[in-house]
Amino acid sequence: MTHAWALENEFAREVRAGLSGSGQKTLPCRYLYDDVGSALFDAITCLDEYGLTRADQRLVAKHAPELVSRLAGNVLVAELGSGSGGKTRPILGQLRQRQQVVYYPIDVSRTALDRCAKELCPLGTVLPLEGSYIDGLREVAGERIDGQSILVLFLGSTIGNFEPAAALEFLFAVRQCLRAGDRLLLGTDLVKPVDQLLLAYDDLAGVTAAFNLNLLSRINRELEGDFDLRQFQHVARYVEEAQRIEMHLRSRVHQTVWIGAADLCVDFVPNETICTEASHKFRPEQLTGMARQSGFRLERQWIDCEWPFAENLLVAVE
Ligand code: AVI
Repeated sequence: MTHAWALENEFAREVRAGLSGSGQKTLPCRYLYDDVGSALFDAITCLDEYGLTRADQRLVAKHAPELVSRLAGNVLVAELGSGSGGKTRPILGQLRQRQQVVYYPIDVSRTALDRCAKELCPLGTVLPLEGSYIDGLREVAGERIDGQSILVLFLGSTIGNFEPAAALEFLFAVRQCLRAGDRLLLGTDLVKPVDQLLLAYDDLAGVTAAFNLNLLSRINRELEGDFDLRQFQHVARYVEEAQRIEMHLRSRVHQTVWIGAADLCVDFVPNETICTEASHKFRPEQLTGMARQSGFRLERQWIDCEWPFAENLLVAVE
């Protein structure tokens, strides 16, 4: 029998749901990002093997002038999952040459928002919103005055961490917060050779492995778990049909793990895995359909020449 107090904790509830039953065990990828996980993710973005973040930064820096020239009138900028806002600087810098900048970073992490406000406040008014992306965006839309348009930034290919149907639902929810003519700049990592992807998600220094294994440490810390991390191994797998790379934690042995706060005992057979993240990769031409299905039109697409990655400018249609 499950204790009522265990179910009050959303993390415990989701761990229980993901690790119970006889099918593929899963854990939601958003729990990878506690303080330790976020620091490890920052380290991943600096790795030679992981070119995604540098490609995103290069494209934004290179095409900010053209991007901003496509936006008419006075623009409010909202960023979903801003982190510390580093990639956004060239856009705000460009916009600042023609108007007073108002920038709304939206993030679940207060620490990231504080850092973002500190770093970007010389460029304009920074109004951080802590909470879910769609709630934050709705709030931004409520602040606009006549004649203003909204530019939403969703960079870093975070859209790839959604299941395809959920990605479309999310883009549609973004569209519902907007008016025709508003724009969304969407970063998407592209399909690339499998060897390159496997290295990007299983780097030689083991940083991605530490990032993945930290999820088990987090369960131990926060949910009274007794995972023995030495008995699990980080694995990256590319699933061709789904165009996605998956991160798994593979049990090295037969073992039983107890998670107190979820009131859960989990058995693992040797080689059984927990899937902790799926990162979908896109073909450039897919973006046209994704935009159309969610109430946008793909206006412009820029592709990096060093690391296959696309920055997609979507315009909200009637
Ligand atoms: C945040 N997200 C876009 C990253 C990705 O590439 O899917 C998360 C990540 N997982 C392992 N390395 C990076």
